[in-house]
Amino acid sequence: MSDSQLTPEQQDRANRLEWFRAARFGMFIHWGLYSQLGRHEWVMNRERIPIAEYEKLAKSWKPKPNAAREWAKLAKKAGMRYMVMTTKHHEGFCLFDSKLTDYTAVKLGPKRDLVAEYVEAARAEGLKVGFYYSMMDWHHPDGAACKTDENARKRFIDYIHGQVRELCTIYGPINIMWYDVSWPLNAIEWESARLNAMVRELQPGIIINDRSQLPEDFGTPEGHITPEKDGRAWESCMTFNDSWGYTPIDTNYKTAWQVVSMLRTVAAGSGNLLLNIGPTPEGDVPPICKRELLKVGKWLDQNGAAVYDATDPMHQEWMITGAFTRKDNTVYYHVNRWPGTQLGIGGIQNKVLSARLLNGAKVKCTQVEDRLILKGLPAEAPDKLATVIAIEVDGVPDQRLGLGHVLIEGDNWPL
Ligand code: H79
Repeated sequence: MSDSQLTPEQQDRANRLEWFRAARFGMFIHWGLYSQLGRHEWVMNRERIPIAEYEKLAKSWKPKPNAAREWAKLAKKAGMRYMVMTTKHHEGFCLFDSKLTDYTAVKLGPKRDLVAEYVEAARAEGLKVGFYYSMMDWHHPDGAACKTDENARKRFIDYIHGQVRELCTIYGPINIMWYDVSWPLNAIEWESARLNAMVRELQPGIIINDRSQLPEDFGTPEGHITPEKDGRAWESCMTFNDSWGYTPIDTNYKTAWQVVSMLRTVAAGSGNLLLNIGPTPEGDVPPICKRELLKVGKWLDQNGAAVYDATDPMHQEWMITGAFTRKDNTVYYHVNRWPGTQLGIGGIQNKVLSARLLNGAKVKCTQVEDRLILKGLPAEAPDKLATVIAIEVDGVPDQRLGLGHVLIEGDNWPL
């Protein structure tokens, strides 16, 4: 559908999503009382820690002032363009200045509005600001009773809607409302349509995710990279290690090489990557995350053209040496396993007009039917994270390979 055929409602959505579709890369931050225990943000539930015992963590939490400034600076250097922070996770503890509960960072241990610090830090780096807010609440007395007791539901709806109102009122313009787990109610019981109408009234430009059980503006595949259908906006949220909250016993960190590969994959599907860090209780970024993110940032400084703006759809095939992103009639082949001086790519259906290293020299190539060979390349990978080769072709880029490959004339191998 061309822009001129959009309904006013679709046009509004397209307008407010414009920055998001171009952003590509954001930082997710999970920070809460669980960070002190260091055993995943679900620790309260997984270890059956009683509320009264867990509450003690609210008194002992003493994060350093303005930790968020370091996160925002790192996000900027990593090539990220927005941030989303937990304002309240399932544990129920509010990092913001809620007047609807005493269980907040302002009233207890930190004695500060951690969300205010975060918002200021993100804005100072020119990053868009997102609020993660868990609808499920393990601390609120009506958090489970709301399912079976109508009075409890009404109280809980007042609380949750009231807190979302606070988030949309206290901190100035907010760019993303990122709801999470909506157990145990459904969209009708949550009164999600009314909730989101309120959010849009208070924050006219905001985009809202799909986790209040209404589709709203964008999809949120979690832990995998799967594009939404029909051109709908989407964002994959991924962990750096295997949990979202700070978990020092978990040492399985993704490398810059993997992050660059994820960025290529989301770009090819016209989506975003929201990559999580779990700061320490003090607010420090785990050193491995910092190290790898800085590598990613350097790579994006050099190769951003192949990621931020190269989101045109293209049919492509699996290759061991790399994969494509595309912008108009230029394809970017991200070579993350460098084969040496010669690189073969099968199945390109277009005539190749030119090829060059994105950051360097022209590359010679020969093309015989659907076999393209790039020649005279450096023996060693110019960039071990991924070396991008920009290939300009005639027409709309397309790569197709059948399973069959006629090796011997007359061979009747199927396909
Ligand atoms: O905030 C992060 C997760 O805590 C939250 N969403 C992301 C962004 C999330 N809550 N629930 N889920 C995701 C899905 C439920 C996963 C579960 Fe499990 C599997 C709950 C129990 C088993 C993962 C593993 C969480 C605890 C153990």
